[in-house]
Amino acid sequence: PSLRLDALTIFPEYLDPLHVSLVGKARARGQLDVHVHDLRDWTYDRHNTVDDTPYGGGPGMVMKTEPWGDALDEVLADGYEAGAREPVLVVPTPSGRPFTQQLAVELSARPWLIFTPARYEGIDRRVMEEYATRLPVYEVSIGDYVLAGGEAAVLVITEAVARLLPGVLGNAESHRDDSFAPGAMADLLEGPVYTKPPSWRGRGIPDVLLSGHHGRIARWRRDEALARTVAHRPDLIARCDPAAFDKKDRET
Ligand code: 6GU
Repeated sequence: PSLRLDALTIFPEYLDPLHVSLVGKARARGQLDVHVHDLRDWTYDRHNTVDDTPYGGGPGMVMKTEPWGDALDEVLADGYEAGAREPVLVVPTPSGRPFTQQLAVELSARPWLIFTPARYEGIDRRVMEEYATRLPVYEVSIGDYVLAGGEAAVLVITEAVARLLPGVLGNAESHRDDSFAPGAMADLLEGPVYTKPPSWRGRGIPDVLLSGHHGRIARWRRDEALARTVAHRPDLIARCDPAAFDKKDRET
């Protein structure tokens, strides 16, 4: 497969969606090799303890070093044994760097991703320090809000990465106009789309889309994308290069 994925969690069933839809199909086709592990398999006390109180005091609990360390050592050994190479540790955390399309592209080029979604107040810092000496560690946040755990972020990141794998979407062109895809439409949100029937409840299709005039259609789509970006993401407008638009307009 082009990508091996390991995820270590105390809620393996939370990651069941990795068996369905696009990601599930990529697995069935052998493009993706997913291994979900129960972190509690690496606890050795009667209560399968994975957390403890924070040094220095404060609310909540912190995930303990030993289960993560033992689990990661075994997952790394198993993966290498199976021929996987160049692992990257992806640690979902609200204090990570923002997950972006650019980071999705970067991760989709790697052969092996190991996710460590945490519950509670996060993982003892020494775990990330230790593994950063052995492999790249990406601490990643999926947005400015707080989830109860990193599992949902693993699903988000995996879906964004898996659809970029060669052959998974079926059509390489499908990525081209993605919002946030690099290129002429970079940093603009996608505009509206339409399909048959041509009239629905009295609502028609914008005439330009039926004109067959590719230049005008491209210009119209660009203007719609701009309007949508102004409305929903004015922060992105500042990053646009108007010269790129002018150049594209002259070409069409
Ligand atoms: Cl990756 N984890 C948690 N727990 N909360 C988040 C997040 C991740 N990204 C945004 N909020």
